[in-house]
Amino acid sequence: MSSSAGKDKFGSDVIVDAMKAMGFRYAPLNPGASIRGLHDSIVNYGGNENPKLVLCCHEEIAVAIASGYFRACGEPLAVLVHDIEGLLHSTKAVFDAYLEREAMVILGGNGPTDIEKRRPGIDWQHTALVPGLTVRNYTKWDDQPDGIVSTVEALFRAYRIATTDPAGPVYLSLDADLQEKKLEGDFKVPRFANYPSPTLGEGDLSSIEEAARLLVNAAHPTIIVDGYGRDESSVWNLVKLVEATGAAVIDTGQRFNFPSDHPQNLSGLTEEVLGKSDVVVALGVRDLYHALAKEAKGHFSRESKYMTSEGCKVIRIDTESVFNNSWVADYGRLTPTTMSIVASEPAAVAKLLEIVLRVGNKNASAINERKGRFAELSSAQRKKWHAAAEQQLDRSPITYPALAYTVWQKIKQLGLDWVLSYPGYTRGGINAWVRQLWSITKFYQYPGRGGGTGTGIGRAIGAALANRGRICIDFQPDGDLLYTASSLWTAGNLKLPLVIFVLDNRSYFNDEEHQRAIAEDRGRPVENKTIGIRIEDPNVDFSKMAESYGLHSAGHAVSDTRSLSEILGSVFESLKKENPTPFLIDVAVQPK
Ligand SMILES: Cc1ncc(C[n+]2csc(CCOP(=O)(O)OP(=O)(O)O)c2C)c(N)n1
Ligand SMILES: [Mg+2]
Repeated sequence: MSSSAGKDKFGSDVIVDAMKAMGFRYAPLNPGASIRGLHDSIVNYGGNENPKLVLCCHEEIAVAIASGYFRACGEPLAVLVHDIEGLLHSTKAVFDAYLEREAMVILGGNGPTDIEKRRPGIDWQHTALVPGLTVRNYTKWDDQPDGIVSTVEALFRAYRIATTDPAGPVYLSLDADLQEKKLEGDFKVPRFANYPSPTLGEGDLSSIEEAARLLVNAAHPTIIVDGYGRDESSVWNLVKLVEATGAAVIDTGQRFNFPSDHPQNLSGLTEEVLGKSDVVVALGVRDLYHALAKEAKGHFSRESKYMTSEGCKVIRIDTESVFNNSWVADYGRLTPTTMSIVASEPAAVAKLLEIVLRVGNKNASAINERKGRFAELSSAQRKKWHAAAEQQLDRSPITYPALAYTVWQKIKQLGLDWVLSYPGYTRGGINAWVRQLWSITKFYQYPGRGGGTGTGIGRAIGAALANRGRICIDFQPDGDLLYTASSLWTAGNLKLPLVIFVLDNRSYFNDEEHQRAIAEDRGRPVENKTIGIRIEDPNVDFSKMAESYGLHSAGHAVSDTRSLSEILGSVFESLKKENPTPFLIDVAVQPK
């Protein structure tokens, strides 16, 4: 679409100039009068390209799309929200983006602050004093600029802050009158390249050298990766470091940190590995206690204990230590460490690798022995997982291992170029099984898990948007989808090659487990655990739901792996067409 702006220029046209300068490709939104000036400028001045509007039926979805997009390609999107309602709707997803360290610039309307410019009634309800307060506790920054110079500067600053590690969402409140005002003369947006985001280095050299020394001399070194992976090269540098030091790797699955089938990936054996470790390097681990400790008496107990031994040396490398927020305690318990290095983790890994390769290794035979042992362990473990999945192929409803296995077989058979655009969020559920059974070896294949309830489908759409041309797969918990089911319309409208496997256990099952644990603990009837939790009577017909939003579906719930396997070929084939219609498969799954 080309510009149809006429000769006059308005405040929001300049905002679009700035957005183009910063390179925002999409702007997910739900429309509203407080952003009508900017909306017009994106469409009629900017030609609806860079950014292109992406219509969403709820602001929580718009923000979740920006989350998924950032994870997939490391670029932020601009999200447009109407003040005040739209901003309020967005909050849960903004909180998730904050927790997951995902950059985005959220633009909300406000005002006009000049009362003479307000329409009677409604504009007054769209005017808040510092609307950014709504999200201040879980954004990195917010501002309410006055005047066009301040607005452009605020936009540039917003981009820099959002994208600097630890990344996160920022919020800008844009006065409606400023957006709509005709410019007196022209205003040229400064060169954005003159305001590069700050770079974070490899950490102070003496600390990195000491960390390399500890790693090289360790008898049982382990590297834990959480929010580490940024791009392909960060992952392959880590692979080289791991191979050079003979370290075991524990990957939390938060991002694509490490190939899932690498012989030194011992993620399924966390407790055993950590128990033996004498040196642990934690890369990009936000909550170190969570990574090193476990619940003492089963997953639901409130007591916890370290999995590491007392003498284990722990080196943390991240930017989390300088990122402080007293509103949400996502940093976890203060955990003893031998060293705490503030650095860009990929840069630190590149430096560690350089030092390790230069110093060489006196313990080559010990390293080779370890690597051989790890290779045997991981191969045996992966074989066990495959065998366990194969044994469950006949079960109906379908189990998570069997589902992951069946989809993986078909992907391999068809040689698809695929992306796991959303792999569920639970550690022990489908997410664990895809990493245990699939060979995830390319950065783009795995934007990461997490995000909490309601944002899964939006994240899947965002990741698919960043991966046009690839088959995108969403393992979509049913309860999660029901929070934001209208996301399906956006997926259809965008014509994404996305297949959504609804994990239909007709339950907010995670909470059944909590109610079971409480009932058991209190000696109360365990069978009551489903009350207030099962999504039954009536059952949701996800196929009909998908079709009503314009998506294709299997027409009914699929409850056995043979039927699933039979339809997958044509589903994937249909997604290879240009501008495909996304496909939803309602999979009747065992609760867990
Ligand atoms: C907005 C919100 N409300 C409630 C919860 C509590 N909660 C955590 S997991 C969960 C169950 C999610 O159900 P589903 O997505 O179907 O996954 P399942 O546990 O069945 O695999 C709930 C309700 C939450 N995390 N977020
Ligand atoms: Mg469920």
